[in-house]
Amino acid sequence: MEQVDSMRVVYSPRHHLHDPDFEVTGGRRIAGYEVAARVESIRHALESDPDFSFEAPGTFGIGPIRAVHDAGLIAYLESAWQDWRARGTGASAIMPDAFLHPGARAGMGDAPAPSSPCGQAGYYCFDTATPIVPGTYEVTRVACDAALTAADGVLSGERSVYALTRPPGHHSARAVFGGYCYLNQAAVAVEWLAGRTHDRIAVLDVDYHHGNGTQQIFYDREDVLYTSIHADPSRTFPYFAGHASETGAGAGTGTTFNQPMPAGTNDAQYLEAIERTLTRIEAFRPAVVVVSLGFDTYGQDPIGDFALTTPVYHEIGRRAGALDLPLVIIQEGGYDVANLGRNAREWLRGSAGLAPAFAAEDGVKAIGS
Ligand code: Q9C
Ligand code: ZN
Repeated sequence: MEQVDSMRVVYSPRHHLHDPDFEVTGGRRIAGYEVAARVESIRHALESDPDFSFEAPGTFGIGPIRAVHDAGLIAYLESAWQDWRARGTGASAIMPDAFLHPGARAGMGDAPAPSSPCGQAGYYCFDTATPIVPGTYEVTRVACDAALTAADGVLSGERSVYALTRPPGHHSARAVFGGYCYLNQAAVAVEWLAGRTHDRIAVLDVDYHHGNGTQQIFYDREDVLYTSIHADPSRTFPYFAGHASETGAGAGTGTTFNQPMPAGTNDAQYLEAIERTLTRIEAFRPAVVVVSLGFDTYGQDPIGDFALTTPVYHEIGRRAGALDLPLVIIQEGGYDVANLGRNAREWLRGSAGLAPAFAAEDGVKAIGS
Protein backbone atom coordinates (compact mmCIF):
# COMPACT_ATOMS: atom_id res chain seq x y z
CA MET A 1 0.00 0.00 0.00
CA GLU A 2 1.28 3.46 -0.85
CA GLN A 3 1.91 6.06 1.79
CA VAL A 4 -0.12 9.31 1.89
CA ASP A 5 1.28 12.84 2.33
CA SER A 6 -0.53 13.63 5.54
CA MET A 7 -3.94 12.67 6.81
CA ARG A 8 -6.47 15.48 7.13
CA VAL A 9 -8.05 15.81 10.56
CA VAL A 10 -11.24 17.88 10.84
CA TYR A 11 -11.51 19.46 14.29
CA SER A 12 -13.25 22.40 15.95
CA PRO A 13 -12.65 23.57 19.53
CA ARG A 14 -16.36 24.42 19.76
CA HIS A 15 -17.00 20.92 21.14
CA HIS A 16 -16.15 22.41 24.56
CA LEU A 17 -19.58 24.09 24.54
CA HIS A 18 -21.20 20.68 25.11
CA ASP A 19 -20.07 19.79 28.61
CA PRO A 20 -22.67 18.03 30.79
CA ASP A 21 -21.32 17.36 34.27
CA PHE A 22 -23.28 14.20 35.04
CA GLU A 23 -25.13 11.18 33.66
CA VAL A 24 -27.31 8.55 35.29
CA THR A 25 -26.02 5.03 34.64
CA GLY A 26 -27.08 1.83 36.37
CA GLY A 27 -29.23 3.86 38.78
CA ARG A 28 -26.30 6.04 39.86
CA ARG A 29 -25.70 9.71 39.23
CA ILE A 30 -22.05 9.89 38.20
CA ALA A 31 -19.67 12.31 36.49
CA GLY A 32 -20.23 11.83 32.77
CA TYR A 33 -17.79 9.71 30.74
CA GLU A 34 -18.33 11.62 27.51
CA VAL A 35 -16.07 14.58 28.34
CA ALA A 36 -14.21 17.23 26.35
CA ALA A 37 -10.84 15.81 27.46
CA ARG A 38 -11.52 12.79 25.21
CA VAL A 39 -11.03 14.58 21.91
CA GLU A 40 -8.37 16.82 23.41
CA SER A 41 -6.34 13.68 24.20
CA ILE A 42 -6.58 12.66 20.56
CA ARG A 43 -5.87 16.18 19.31
CA HIS A 44 -2.66 16.36 21.35
CA ALA A 45 -1.47 12.97 20.09
CA LEU A 46 -2.08 13.86 16.44
CA GLU A 47 -0.84 17.45 16.59
CA SER A 48 2.59 16.29 17.64
CA ASP A 49 2.73 13.95 14.63
CA PRO A 50 3.70 15.55 11.28
CA ASP A 51 1.76 12.87 9.41
CA PHE A 52 -1.48 14.64 10.38
CA SER A 53 -2.74 18.10 9.39
CA PHE A 54 -5.64 19.88 11.08
CA GLU A 55 -8.43 21.92 9.49
CA ALA A 56 -11.75 23.46 10.60
CA PRO A 57 -15.10 22.01 9.45
CA GLY A 58 -16.96 23.68 6.58
CA THR A 59 -20.68 24.44 6.79
CA PHE A 60 -23.22 22.21 5.08
CA GLY A 61 -26.52 23.45 6.51
CA ILE A 62 -29.47 21.49 7.81
CA GLY A 63 -30.34 19.72 4.52
CA PRO A 64 -28.08 16.67 4.97
CA ILE A 65 -29.37 16.25 8.55
CA ARG A 66 -33.02 16.43 7.46
CA ALA A 67 -32.24 13.64 5.01
CA VAL A 68 -31.74 11.17 7.89
CA HIS A 69 -33.48 12.58 10.98
CA ASP A 70 -37.14 13.20 11.81
CA ALA A 71 -38.09 16.88 11.59
CA GLY A 72 -39.63 16.79 15.08
CA LEU A 73 -36.39 15.48 16.62
CA ILE A 74 -34.31 18.16 14.91
CA ALA A 75 -36.71 20.92 15.98
CA TYR A 76 -36.68 19.57 19.55
CA LEU A 77 -32.88 19.47 19.79
CA GLU A 78 -32.69 23.00 18.38
CA SER A 79 -35.16 24.57 20.82
CA ALA A 80 -34.97 22.26 23.85
CA TRP A 81 -32.54 24.26 25.96
CA GLN A 82 -34.27 27.63 25.51
CA ASP A 83 -37.61 26.01 26.30
CA TRP A 84 -36.14 24.29 29.37
CA ARG A 85 -34.72 27.59 30.60
CA ALA A 86 -38.12 29.24 30.17
CA ARG A 87 -40.34 26.55 31.69
CA GLY A 88 -38.24 23.52 32.71
CA THR A 89 -37.43 22.29 36.22
CA GLY A 90 -34.42 24.55 36.77
CA ALA A 91 -31.99 21.62 36.51
CA SER A 92 -28.62 22.32 34.83
CA ALA A 93 -29.34 19.75 32.12
CA ILE A 94 -32.38 18.21 30.45
CA MET A 95 -32.91 14.56 31.26
CA PRO A 96 -36.18 12.63 30.97
CA ASP A 97 -38.03 11.27 33.98
CA ALA A 98 -40.50 9.19 31.96
CA PHE A 99 -40.14 7.49 28.59
CA LEU A 100 -42.54 6.64 25.81
CA HIS A 101 -42.19 2.92 26.42
CA PRO A 102 -44.05 1.03 23.68
CA GLY A 103 -45.76 -1.21 26.25
CA ALA A 104 -47.37 1.72 28.04
CA ARG A 105 -49.54 2.48 25.03
CA ALA A 106 -49.79 -0.99 23.51
CA GLY A 107 -53.18 -1.42 21.86
CA MET A 108 -54.07 2.28 22.16
CA GLY A 109 -52.53 3.75 19.01
CA ASP A 110 -50.00 6.56 18.84
CA ALA A 111 -49.60 9.08 21.65
CA PRO A 112 -50.16 12.73 20.84
CA ALA A 113 -46.81 14.57 20.90
CA PRO A 114 -46.32 16.01 24.41
CA SER A 115 -45.88 19.74 24.96
CA SER A 116 -44.34 19.82 28.46
CA PRO A 117 -40.53 19.96 28.72
CA CYS A 118 -40.23 16.66 30.62
CA GLY A 119 -42.76 14.98 28.35
CA GLN A 120 -40.83 16.06 25.29
CA ALA A 121 -37.57 14.83 26.81
CA GLY A 122 -39.06 11.36 27.33
CA TYR A 123 -40.59 11.43 23.85
CA TYR A 124 -37.31 12.10 22.04
CA CYS A 125 -34.62 10.65 24.35
CA PHE A 126 -34.31 6.94 25.14
CA ASP A 127 -31.92 6.85 28.10
CA THR A 128 -30.62 8.70 31.17
CA ALA A 129 -27.04 9.22 29.98
CA THR A 130 -27.57 11.88 27.34
CA PRO A 131 -28.24 15.26 28.97
CA ILE A 132 -28.94 18.38 26.92
CA VAL A 133 -27.01 21.47 28.07
CA PRO A 134 -26.89 24.98 26.54
CA GLY A 135 -24.28 24.18 23.85
CA THR A 136 -25.49 20.72 22.86
CA TYR A 137 -27.30 21.55 19.63
CA GLU A 138 -24.55 23.82 18.31
CA VAL A 139 -21.88 21.22 19.03
CA THR A 140 -23.76 18.31 17.49
CA ARG A 141 -24.30 20.47 14.37
CA VAL A 142 -20.54 21.20 14.26
CA ALA A 143 -19.89 17.45 14.52
CA CYS A 144 -22.17 16.86 11.50
CA ASP A 145 -20.32 19.57 9.58
CA ALA A 146 -17.01 17.89 10.46
CA ALA A 147 -18.27 14.50 9.24
CA LEU A 148 -19.51 16.08 6.01
CA THR A 149 -16.19 17.91 5.55
CA ALA A 150 -14.45 14.54 5.81
CA ALA A 151 -16.94 13.03 3.33
CA ASP A 152 -16.39 15.93 0.94
CA GLY A 153 -12.63 15.38 1.27
CA VAL A 154 -12.75 11.82 0.01
CA LEU A 155 -15.00 12.81 -2.89
CA SER A 156 -12.34 15.38 -3.77
CA GLY A 157 -9.78 12.58 -3.99
CA GLU A 158 -8.38 12.19 -0.48
CA ARG A 159 -7.74 8.59 0.43
CA SER A 160 -9.12 9.11 3.94
CA VAL A 161 -10.14 11.97 6.20
CA TYR A 162 -10.73 11.82 9.96
CA ALA A 163 -13.48 13.81 11.70
CA LEU A 164 -12.30 14.27 15.30
CA THR A 165 -15.71 14.92 16.81
CA ARG A 166 -17.80 14.71 19.91
CA PRO A 167 -20.45 14.04 21.00
CA PRO A 168 -20.61 10.65 19.28
CA GLY A 169 -23.55 9.82 17.00
CA HIS A 170 -24.13 6.15 16.21
CA HIS A 171 -26.81 5.52 18.88
CA SER A 172 -29.06 8.29 17.54
CA ALA A 173 -31.90 6.86 15.51
CA ARG A 174 -34.14 8.59 12.97
CA ALA A 175 -36.50 10.10 15.56
CA VAL A 176 -34.95 9.42 18.99
CA PHE A 177 -31.56 10.08 20.59
CA GLY A 178 -29.50 8.58 23.43
CA GLY A 179 -26.23 6.84 24.32
CA TYR A 180 -24.30 10.15 24.54
CA CYS A 181 -25.44 10.84 20.94
CA TYR A 182 -27.79 13.56 19.60
CA LEU A 183 -27.51 13.72 15.80
CA ASN A 184 -25.99 10.75 13.97
CA GLN A 185 -22.91 12.12 12.17
CA ALA A 186 -22.03 8.82 10.52
CA ALA A 187 -25.56 8.37 9.16
CA VAL A 188 -25.59 11.96 7.88
CA ALA A 189 -22.30 11.34 6.07
CA VAL A 190 -23.51 8.01 4.63
CA GLU A 191 -26.71 9.49 3.23
CA TRP A 192 -24.86 12.48 1.79
CA LEU A 193 -22.28 10.21 0.15
CA ALA A 194 -25.00 7.94 -1.25
CA GLY A 195 -26.68 10.97 -2.82
CA ARG A 196 -23.45 12.30 -4.28
CA THR A 197 -22.02 9.07 -5.61
CA HIS A 198 -25.27 7.26 -6.60
CA ASP A 199 -23.27 4.27 -5.46
CA ARG A 200 -23.08 1.82 -2.55
CA ILE A 201 -21.73 2.98 0.85
CA ALA A 202 -20.53 0.67 3.65
CA VAL A 203 -20.31 1.39 7.37
CA LEU A 204 -17.55 -0.19 9.47
CA ASP A 205 -18.67 0.36 13.06
CA VAL A 206 -15.88 -0.62 15.47
CA ASP A 207 -17.13 1.17 18.56
CA TYR A 208 -17.52 -1.20 21.55
CA HIS A 209 -21.27 -0.60 21.47
CA HIS A 210 -23.66 -1.53 18.70
CA GLY A 211 -24.64 1.45 16.54
CA ASN A 212 -28.38 0.93 16.84
CA GLY A 213 -29.16 4.33 15.33
CA THR A 214 -27.11 3.83 12.18
CA GLN A 215 -28.44 0.29 11.78
CA GLN A 216 -32.04 1.50 12.06
CA ILE A 217 -31.66 4.40 9.64
CA PHE A 218 -30.37 2.12 6.89
CA TYR A 219 -32.09 -1.14 7.88
CA ASP A 220 -34.15 -1.42 4.69
CA ARG A 221 -31.53 0.03 2.36
CA GLU A 222 -30.09 -2.07 -0.42
CA ASP A 223 -27.34 0.48 -1.15
CA VAL A 224 -25.98 0.79 2.41
CA LEU A 225 -24.18 -2.06 4.19
CA TYR A 226 -24.05 -1.63 7.98
CA THR A 227 -21.44 -3.79 9.74
CA SER A 228 -20.68 -3.76 13.45
CA ILE A 229 -18.44 -5.63 15.89
CA HIS A 230 -19.59 -4.92 19.43
CA ALA A 231 -20.31 -6.20 22.91
CA ASP A 232 -23.25 -8.61 22.88
CA PRO A 233 -26.40 -6.58 23.61
CA SER A 234 -27.58 -9.38 25.89
CA ARG A 235 -25.16 -7.91 28.48
CA THR A 236 -24.46 -4.35 27.29
CA PHE A 237 -26.02 -1.10 26.15
CA PRO A 238 -27.90 -0.50 23.82
CA TYR A 239 -29.47 -3.79 25.05
CA PHE A 240 -32.26 -3.94 22.46
CA ALA A 241 -30.38 -4.08 19.15
CA GLY A 242 -27.21 -5.58 17.72
CA HIS A 243 -28.02 -9.29 17.69
CA ALA A 244 -26.55 -11.45 14.95
CA SER A 245 -30.10 -12.28 13.85
CA GLU A 246 -30.68 -8.67 12.77
CA THR A 247 -29.70 -8.75 9.11
CA GLY A 248 -31.85 -6.07 7.46
CA ALA A 249 -35.40 -5.85 6.12
CA GLY A 250 -37.19 -5.50 2.79
CA ALA A 251 -34.85 -4.40 0.02
CA GLY A 252 -32.14 -4.19 2.69
CA THR A 253 -32.35 -7.86 3.66
CA GLY A 254 -28.75 -9.02 4.06
CA THR A 255 -27.25 -5.50 4.28
CA THR A 256 -26.81 -5.52 8.07
CA PHE A 257 -23.99 -7.63 9.54
CA ASN A 258 -23.64 -7.79 13.33
CA GLN A 259 -20.96 -9.64 15.25
CA PRO A 260 -21.77 -9.56 18.98
CA MET A 261 -18.70 -10.46 21.04
CA PRO A 262 -18.15 -11.94 24.52
CA ALA A 263 -16.71 -10.18 27.56
CA GLY A 264 -12.92 -10.35 27.51
CA THR A 265 -12.67 -10.30 23.69
CA ASN A 266 -8.95 -10.11 22.94
CA ASP A 267 -6.80 -8.95 20.04
CA ALA A 268 -6.85 -12.30 18.22
CA GLN A 269 -10.62 -12.74 18.51
CA TYR A 270 -11.19 -9.18 17.39
CA LEU A 271 -8.95 -9.56 14.34
CA GLU A 272 -10.86 -12.67 13.32
CA ALA A 273 -14.10 -10.68 13.51
CA ILE A 274 -12.55 -7.80 11.55
CA GLU A 275 -11.52 -10.23 8.85
CA ARG A 276 -15.10 -11.51 8.47
CA THR A 277 -16.38 -7.92 8.34
CA LEU A 278 -13.85 -6.74 5.77
CA THR A 279 -14.65 -9.74 3.59
CA ARG A 280 -18.31 -8.70 3.65
CA ILE A 281 -17.47 -5.08 2.85
CA GLU A 282 -15.26 -6.09 -0.07
CA ALA A 283 -17.98 -8.31 -1.52
CA PHE A 284 -20.44 -5.36 -1.32
CA ARG A 285 -18.09 -3.26 -3.53
CA PRO A 286 -18.87 0.12 -1.91
CA ALA A 287 -17.65 3.43 -3.33
CA VAL A 288 -16.79 4.69 0.18
CA VAL A 289 -16.46 3.20 3.67
CA VAL A 290 -17.65 5.29 6.63
CA VAL A 291 -15.88 4.20 9.80
CA SER A 292 -17.57 4.71 13.18
CA LEU A 293 -14.36 4.63 15.19
CA GLY A 294 -14.59 3.87 18.90
CA PHE A 295 -11.86 3.03 21.39
CA ASP A 296 -14.09 1.75 24.18
CA THR A 297 -12.86 -1.69 23.02
CA TYR A 298 -9.57 -0.92 24.81
CA GLY A 299 -8.64 -3.16 27.75
CA GLN A 300 -8.49 -0.22 30.16
CA ASP A 301 -11.74 1.42 29.07
CA PRO A 302 -13.89 2.26 32.10
CA ILE A 303 -17.20 1.19 30.51
CA GLY A 304 -16.12 -1.62 28.17
CA ASP A 305 -15.13 -5.23 28.93
CA PHE A 306 -12.96 -6.10 25.91
CA ALA A 307 -9.20 -6.63 26.27
CA LEU A 308 -7.72 -4.94 23.20
CA THR A 309 -4.20 -3.51 23.40
CA THR A 310 -2.75 -0.41 21.75
CA PRO A 311 -0.77 -2.22 19.03
CA VAL A 312 -3.82 -4.04 17.67
CA TYR A 313 -5.37 -0.70 16.72
CA HIS A 314 -2.57 -0.21 14.22
CA GLU A 315 -3.29 -3.64 12.75
CA ILE A 316 -7.06 -3.04 12.58
CA GLY A 317 -6.46 0.30 10.88
CA ARG A 318 -3.95 -1.28 8.51
CA ARG A 319 -6.46 -3.91 7.43
CA ALA A 320 -9.21 -1.31 6.95
CA GLY A 321 -6.82 0.80 4.87
CA ALA A 322 -5.84 -2.26 2.84
CA LEU A 323 -9.39 -2.41 1.49
CA ASP A 324 -8.04 0.32 -0.77
CA LEU A 325 -11.34 2.20 -0.61
CA PRO A 326 -11.86 5.83 0.47
CA LEU A 327 -12.38 6.03 4.25
CA VAL A 328 -14.48 8.67 6.01
CA ILE A 329 -13.44 8.11 9.62
CA ILE A 330 -15.71 9.53 12.32
CA GLN A 331 -14.86 9.50 16.02
CA GLU A 332 -17.45 7.78 18.22
CA GLY A 333 -16.82 6.45 21.77
CA GLY A 334 -13.80 5.57 23.91
CA TYR A 335 -13.50 6.77 27.49
CA ASP A 336 -10.00 5.93 28.76
CA VAL A 337 -8.85 9.50 28.23
CA ALA A 338 -5.20 8.81 29.09
CA ASN A 339 -4.79 6.30 26.23
CA LEU A 340 -7.26 7.61 23.66
CA GLY A 341 -4.64 9.70 21.90
CA ARG A 342 -2.18 6.92 21.30
CA ASN A 343 -4.88 4.39 20.37
CA ALA A 344 -6.33 6.78 17.79
CA ARG A 345 -2.90 7.68 16.47
CA GLU A 346 -2.07 4.01 15.94
CA TRP A 347 -5.38 3.20 14.21
CA LEU A 348 -5.09 6.17 11.88
CA ARG A 349 -1.42 5.56 11.09
CA GLY A 350 -2.23 1.96 10.26
CA SER A 351 -5.12 2.98 8.01
CA ALA A 352 -2.82 5.35 6.10
CA GLY A 353 -0.14 2.70 5.57
CA LEU A 354 2.21 4.42 8.04
CA ALA A 355 4.41 2.56 10.53
CA PRO A 356 3.27 2.25 14.16
CA ALA A 357 4.31 5.15 16.38
CA PHE A 358 4.95 2.79 19.29
CA ALA A 359 6.83 -0.51 19.36
CA ALA A 360 4.49 -3.50 19.30
CA GLU A 361 4.03 -5.36 22.56
CA ASP A 362 5.02 -9.03 22.31
CA GLY A 363 1.64 -10.73 22.09
CA VAL A 364 0.28 -8.57 19.33
CA LYS A 365 3.31 -8.71 17.12
CA ALA A 366 2.64 -12.38 16.48
CA ILE A 367 -1.05 -11.78 15.79
CA GLY A 368 -0.53 -8.84 13.49
CA SER A 369 2.10 -10.39 11.26
N1 Q9C B 1 -24.21 0.43 32.33
C1 Q9C B 1 -20.87 5.44 22.93
O1 Q9C B 1 -19.87 4.83 23.21
N2 Q9C B 1 -24.67 3.97 29.07
N3 Q9C B 1 -21.93 5.49 23.75
C2 Q9C B 1 -24.28 2.64 29.26
C3 Q9C B 1 -23.89 0.89 30.99
C4 Q9C B 1 -24.56 4.55 27.76
C5 Q9C B 1 -21.97 4.76 24.97
C6 Q9C B 1 -24.69 2.12 30.60
C7 Q9C B 1 -23.28 4.24 27.02
C8 Q9C B 1 -23.25 4.93 25.68
C9 Q9C B 1 -20.94 6.21 21.68
ZN1 ZN C 1 -19.31 3.06 22.53
